[in-house]
Amino acid sequence: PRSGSTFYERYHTLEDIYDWTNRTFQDNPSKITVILIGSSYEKRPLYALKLSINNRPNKKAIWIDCGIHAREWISPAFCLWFVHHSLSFYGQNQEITNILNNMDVYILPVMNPDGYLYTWTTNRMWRKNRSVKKTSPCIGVDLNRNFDANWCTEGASSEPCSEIYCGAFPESEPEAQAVANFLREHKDSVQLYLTIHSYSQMLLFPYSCTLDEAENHKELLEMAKEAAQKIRRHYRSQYRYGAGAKTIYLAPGGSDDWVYNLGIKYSFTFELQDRGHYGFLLPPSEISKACNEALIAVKTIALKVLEK
Ligand code: ING
Ligand code: ZN
Repeated sequence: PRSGSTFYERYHTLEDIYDWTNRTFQDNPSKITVILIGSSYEKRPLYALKLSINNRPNKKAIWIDCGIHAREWISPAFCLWFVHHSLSFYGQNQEITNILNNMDVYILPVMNPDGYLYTWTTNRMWRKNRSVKKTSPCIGVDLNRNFDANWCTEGASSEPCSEIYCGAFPESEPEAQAVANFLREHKDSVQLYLTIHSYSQMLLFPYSCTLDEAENHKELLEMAKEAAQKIRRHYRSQYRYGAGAKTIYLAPGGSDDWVYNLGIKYSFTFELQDRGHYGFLLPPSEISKACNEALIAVKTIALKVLEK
C-alpha cells in the first residue's frame, strides 16, 4: 500500500471485500445486517449490507449497487467508502445523519464477483460476468444489458462475443436476477436506486433504452443538475448530466431503466472519475476525490428524495 493511504484509499481483492463485509457487520451489529440476495454464475455469494441506524418501522430506503462491470474498480471502492463514511460520520455530519435517520440503505459492493475476481487474476479489462454458453466459445453477459427494459434492442448485442451481449433472455443471469428479485420484493420501501459505474463523470437517469423522456424527467434533471453543481463547487470537477440515451448512447436492458419502470421513480446511474486520462485504470491516489464527489451527489439526491 501507498504509505499514508488508508484501507479505503486502496483497491481490494474480492476476498478482502468479503472479509470487510464480515468485519463491518461484526463491528457494527446494531447498525448493519448482511443479506444474501443470491449467488453468481460461479456460485459466489452476493451479499448486500443493510445500514439501518434506528429501528423505526416503515422507513424509506435507498439501494446502491457497485461493481456490475468488472473493470470499473472505483465502483466497489465507492460502496465501501459510502459505508465507512456513514458509520464514521453519523451524528457528526448533518447530511448523512439526516439521511440515515429517515432512510435505510442497502449496499451491494460487488454485483459481479466472478468478473471482478477475473480482473484481478487474468484480464484487468474484463467487463461482463463469466457465464459460459454452450453454443459459443465466448464467455460473459453484459449485466447492464440483461434487464427487462427494451431488452436487446439497439445499443445491445445478441452476439455472445460482444462486450454488450444481452444474454439469452431478460434476467438470464443470476446476478441480474438476484438484484431484480430483491428490488421487486422491496419496491414499496426503496425510493431511490443508484448504480455506480465508471468512467466519464456523468449523472445519468432514465431513459437509456429509448429516446422518450421519463414522466418525471424535469424533476430528475433538476436533481442531477444540483448534484453536478455541488460537485463542481466543492471539487472543481465537471460532471455532465441528463437522460442516458441523449447524454451518452442508446443502451437497452440497463438496471436503472428497469428499476424505473418497476415504479422506483428516482433512479440514477453514476459514472465516476475520470474523463478518460486513466479511464478504468484510475490510480489509488485518486480514490478519495472520486468517492467524495460521488458522495456529494448521493447526499444531494437523497436529501431531495426525502423532501418529496
Ligand atoms: N456505462 C453504462 C453502460 O452500461 C449506461 C451506461 C447507463 C447504460 C445506464 C445503460 C443504462 O454502457 C458504462 N460505463 O458501463
Ligand atoms: Zn459500467
